[in-house]
Amino acid sequence: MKKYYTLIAAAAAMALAFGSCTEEDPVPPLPTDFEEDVIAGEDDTDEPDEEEPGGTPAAPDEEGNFIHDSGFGEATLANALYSETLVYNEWLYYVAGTHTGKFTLEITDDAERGRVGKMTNAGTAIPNSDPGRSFFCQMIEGTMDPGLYTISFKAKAASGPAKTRIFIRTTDADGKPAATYFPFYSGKPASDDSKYTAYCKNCPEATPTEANPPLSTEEWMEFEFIIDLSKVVPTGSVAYSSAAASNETDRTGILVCLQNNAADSAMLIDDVILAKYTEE
Ligand SMILES: [Ca+2]
Repeated sequence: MKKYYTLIAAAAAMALAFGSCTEEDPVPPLPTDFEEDVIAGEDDTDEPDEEEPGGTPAAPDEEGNFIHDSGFGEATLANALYSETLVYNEWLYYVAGTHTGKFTLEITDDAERGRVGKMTNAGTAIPNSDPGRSFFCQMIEGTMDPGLYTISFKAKAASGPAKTRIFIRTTDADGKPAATYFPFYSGKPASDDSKYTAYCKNCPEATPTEANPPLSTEEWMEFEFIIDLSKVVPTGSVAYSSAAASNETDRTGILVCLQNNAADSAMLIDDVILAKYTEE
């Protein structure tokens, strides 16, 4: 289901209504000498406070999942992230200009799981420091409550050393991707003051071990993490304790992203779930 962003139009309409309202007041013309000063003063005091776009809570499905079309059954990838209109609650794609021809995002069929997302990375390693290049994503309509959430998904390698990176970005008051990310709560160092790569998770981690094996081409693996929507961090290594509190704008229209950041590999993803964390 496509939902188009109408807040800008609404704000413009409000501004027009406000302007005509003051113009209708029967104020006699001012002497030219004073006009500029008085009007400047009026502008300062009468400027309506900018309202945050929140207010409507994001709505999860009956199982508490905030991701729509979690299993890619309805996905068409008809829209890119930076389309003319902002599209919520459906799978979108984004490929940076420099990645054209090197990164392919598509929907494909898997014998076991039916329709799934496929991310082919034909030779571009994407650094942790700048993940915002090529990815599948979904903007969640409405405002998320602050607090801990579980994000999980299934993944399988199609070829090469595929690796999933996941991150959730904030968006600004216009619904466009902003500079900050929500930090992961799971995987943070024992000390809240130690720095870590707070904003993204690589699955599996850089050095595969028996407990942390590489993605398999034979079977689907499931990953689950806890992410904190009450805090935001800038790109880069940061301590959990130094993250700033998220505000309502940060938590409105959040952008959930999945990426294959391993060069010369392809991978499949399915069943992406974002739900409030409940302690077991
Ligand atoms: Ca599926």
